[in-house]
Amino acid sequence: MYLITFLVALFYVATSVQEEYCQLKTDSCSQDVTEKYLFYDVNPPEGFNLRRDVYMRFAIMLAEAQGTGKRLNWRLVLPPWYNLYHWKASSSKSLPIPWSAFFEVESLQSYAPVVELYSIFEKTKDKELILDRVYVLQNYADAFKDGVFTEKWEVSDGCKYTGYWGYTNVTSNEVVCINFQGKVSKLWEIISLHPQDKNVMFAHGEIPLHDSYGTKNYWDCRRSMRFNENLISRAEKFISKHLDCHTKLCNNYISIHWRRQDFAQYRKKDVPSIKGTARQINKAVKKFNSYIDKVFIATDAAITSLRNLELELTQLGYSVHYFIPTKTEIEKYKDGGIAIIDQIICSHAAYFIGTHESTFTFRIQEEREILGHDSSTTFNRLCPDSGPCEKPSKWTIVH
Ligand code: GFB
Repeated sequence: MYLITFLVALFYVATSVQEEYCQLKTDSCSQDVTEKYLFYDVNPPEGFNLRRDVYMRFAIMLAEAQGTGKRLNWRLVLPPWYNLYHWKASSSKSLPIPWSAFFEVESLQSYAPVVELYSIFEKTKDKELILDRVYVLQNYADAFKDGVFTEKWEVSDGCKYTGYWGYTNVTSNEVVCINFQGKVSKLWEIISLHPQDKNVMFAHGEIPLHDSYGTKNYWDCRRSMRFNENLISRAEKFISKHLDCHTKLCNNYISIHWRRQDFAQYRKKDVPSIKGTARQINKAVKKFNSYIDKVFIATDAAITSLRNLELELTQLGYSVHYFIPTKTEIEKYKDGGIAIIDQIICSHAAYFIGTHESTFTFRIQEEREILGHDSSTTFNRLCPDSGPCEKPSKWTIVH
């Protein structure tokens, strides 16, 4: 009996030492060590385009660790898209949606070791997944204590987690609350608390910051986020048919991301009225290229507001276009896919004007940088009808 206990303990210590060693040092241990999975989730009210940024933080965290030969056995699990606050279509609500609906997963894998959640279920007993630990990240009450922002974390209390992306067959052995502030790679310190853990999750993945925002590594990751081919084809078909452009760098239409809804309601000092929007579009076209007479509008506005804007622009001599999906297309592409189609159409335009501080706009700007538009045609924003209008930050591509 004692001998068995001793052998089990010896095995445990040996595995643990080997795994620690592999995590810290070697580039060849990974073949000997079991695959480990890093899961994450994001605060439920956060939208699609912030979530895309959170993905990049984690993907870069893994890619950078592996670039130095460490933690080669870790995989990042792509959190399915489930019940997003802004997504209204029933096809977007019913079931968790895999990443392949919106992105080319092989392209994501060319940058970071990512896997879809459903592929993990295929490996588990009875398709049940029990995570070793969920760390629920929380902000510190005072991020700038004594006026300084320091990276730190500590185990705390008062949290719970019940999400699991809408799946009822996922649970965890322990939920741990962590007050956290700092860069995403600092999460490795928390993971190291339990070197035996194979399935580790972070809830509130939006709290850790980017390790390398705007660097070459950031852009390599961003470039790997290629959209699903069907969405690209649908967008290009629209551009060709309605906007009469047959390349990715069009010279004959201007595009606008006109964020309304909560922005029009709560951010009045940042967004224009309908008339003000039409005036600004007209002014921008006259300055950029007065031969342009086509305007494409991507928006979450109610159809009545959109029709009013269309009327204003038509009176100024423009032909106005927007992508209205059919019922079948809503079923097929879902809200996320429709949003991406809008973004692609905006990204091909000769000139783009976005909405201040909208992550939807930021993703279009990145897409345009990747396509190779001149930055002066990209980092433009709609201003309020009156009052100050801060210029948008320019995050230009790094190769
Ligand atoms: O993507 P997102 O986080 O951008 O959220 P923001 C906006 C959502 O609204 C998108 C829809 O995911 C779409 O579902 N949407 C917005 C659009 N604009 C368009 C558009 O032009 N076309 C289409 N098809 N859909 C954040 C919010 O929004 O702003 C937060 O996520 C919060 O909840 C914050 O409100 C202030 O960054 O613009």
